[in-house]
This record gives sequence, C-alpha cells and structure tokens, in this order.
Amino acid sequence: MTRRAWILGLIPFLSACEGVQNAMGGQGAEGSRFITLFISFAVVCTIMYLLISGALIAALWRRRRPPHTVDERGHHRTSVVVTPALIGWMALVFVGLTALTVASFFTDRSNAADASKPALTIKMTANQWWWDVEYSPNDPSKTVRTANELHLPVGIPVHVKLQSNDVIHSFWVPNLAGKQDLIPGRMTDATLLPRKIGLYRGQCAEFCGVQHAQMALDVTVESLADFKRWYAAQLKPAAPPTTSLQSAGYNYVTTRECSSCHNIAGTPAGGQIAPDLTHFASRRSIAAGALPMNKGNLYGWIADPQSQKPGSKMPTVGLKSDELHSVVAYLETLK
Ligand SMILES: [Cu+2]
Repeated sequence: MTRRAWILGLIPFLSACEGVQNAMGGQGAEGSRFITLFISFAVVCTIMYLLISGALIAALWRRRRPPHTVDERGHHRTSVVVTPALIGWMALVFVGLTALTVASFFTDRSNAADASKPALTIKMTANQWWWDVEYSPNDPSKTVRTANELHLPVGIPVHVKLQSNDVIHSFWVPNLAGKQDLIPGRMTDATLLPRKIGLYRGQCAEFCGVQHAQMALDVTVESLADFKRWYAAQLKPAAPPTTSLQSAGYNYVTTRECSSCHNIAGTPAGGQIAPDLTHFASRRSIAAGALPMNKGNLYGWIADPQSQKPGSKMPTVGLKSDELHSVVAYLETLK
C-alpha cells in the first residue's frame, strides 16, 4: 500500500478525533476513562486473538496424532498432555482477563468518586422532543430554568438528575460521558465532569418518536468566571421591550397563544409545558438543535413550526405578517 493510500485510509479516524459530538473526544472525566478502558480491551483482546489464531494455525500445520492408549475392550482413549506451553497459554489468558477486570473496577470506582462530591445539581426533564433544564431545582432563589442547552463550569463535577415526561429518552453528551436513560416515572442520574473548555453537542440516544434525531442539546463548557456571569444573567427576569415594535410583540406573546405554553420570567406569560423563553435569544439554536439561532430561522420557525419540525407540539398559529415581525423583534430581545 502506498503512503498516500495509508494517509487517505486514516482520514476518517483522524477526523473522528475532533468535533462537537464525538465519543472519542475525551473532554470529560468519564468519557476519557471509557476511552482508556476501550483501548485497553481492544489491545488485550487483539493480542489474545492474534496469539490464539497463530497457535491454531501452527497446530494445524504440525498436526500429529494425539497420544492414545487401547483399553482391554479394544477402545481407543486419547489423553491430554499438559505441557509447559499449555500452562503458559492458560496463565496468559488468566492474566489478561484479570487485568481487564481490575481496569474495569478502578474505572468504575473513579466514576463513583466524581459522583460523590457534586458542586452543582441540574434537573433535566426530557420531552418529545426537547430538554427542560433546571439549575439548583431545590433552591427557588437560585433556580435557573432554560431549555435545550447546558452551561457547565470546567473542572467541577455536576450531578444531573434525569426524568422523562412521556417516553424513554437517553441523555448523551458523547464528548463528556456515557449514556443514561430517562424512564417515565423513575428518576435516574448522571455525573458530568468536563475537563476542557469548548462547545459540544448532546443527542437523545434512545429512539423516542418521529423527531428523535432533532432532540439535541447545546453544551457549553466554560471557565468558572464565565459560568458565573452566565448564571447571574439567567437569574434575571426578561428585559422589558424598548421599541413600539418590540412592545407589540411583547403584548402578543404574553397575552395570546404563546403564553399558555411558554414561561417568560417577569411577564404575564407563565405556561409550563413548553421551553422557558426568558433568555431564549441567548441560546445557540432553536427547537432543540433543529435550527441555528438567527433571524431568518426565527421567522421560519414561528411562522410555520410544523414545516420545520413536523410532529412537534408547537402549533402553526397563523400569525399575520405584522404580528410575526413584532413577535420576532420581541423574542430577539430575550438575551
Ligand atoms: Cu430520542
């Protein structure tokens, strides 16, 4: 094989080492331990496979009749000869399996140690097809509610309590940690300990209906100072409108259809069954990662959500064009 062919063959593997949704990224404590464990298993099992295959081929190549005896009735009996080579093989298999068992045990202990000292608690509720996110759910003075995004301080273990409102979903941020199912009627949990600042993408990992693929999560891992700044901004109520167009949008959103499902802190909109919109415009995407956050997508999503994400519970309301302009103008102020 030429050098060029080797490099071309390696491209898919090398490109998989980068990216916002990459199980081999290793930007979280649990994720990097799993990678180490995976590589250990792969190396030990590959060595075993090659040695055993080689021994099998050698045995077939040098095949001999096994030693046997003939008893008094004339039956042929084969006897197994325990040679040093056979003992060596058994020892090798024993050592390999024991090493993998010990490695698994210590990986599990390390993950459990992280989970025992969380500095922050987040409650995540999965819905078809979006994520409701509540920081510090047990302290109303510090509770921050957002949707379809996670902000995490780097180097700090975070306890994530998981529940589902409808069907089974699965919480998975591949760069940081393994998967954890969310089961209706049962609280499960996960621990995230991000080690590298960056933007990552979570994805529901359990088929949960027609828009399962568009049930994503924007994850921002940042410094503790940046996280505190974000948290302080999220604790504030929504900013009031400043222009007449924004005011018209405010009046529409807080008194018409939108307010029966969506909450906007500091306004009469108090719906609880759809994503909280208090700081909606500060997010990176719309509709659980379905569309990047920008003015064009905002128009498209609000005018006709069913054409953007068919089956979603956001109805196509049929806004007149002046209503649409004002609603978009108001939503853009919710930073
Ligand atoms: Cu899903």
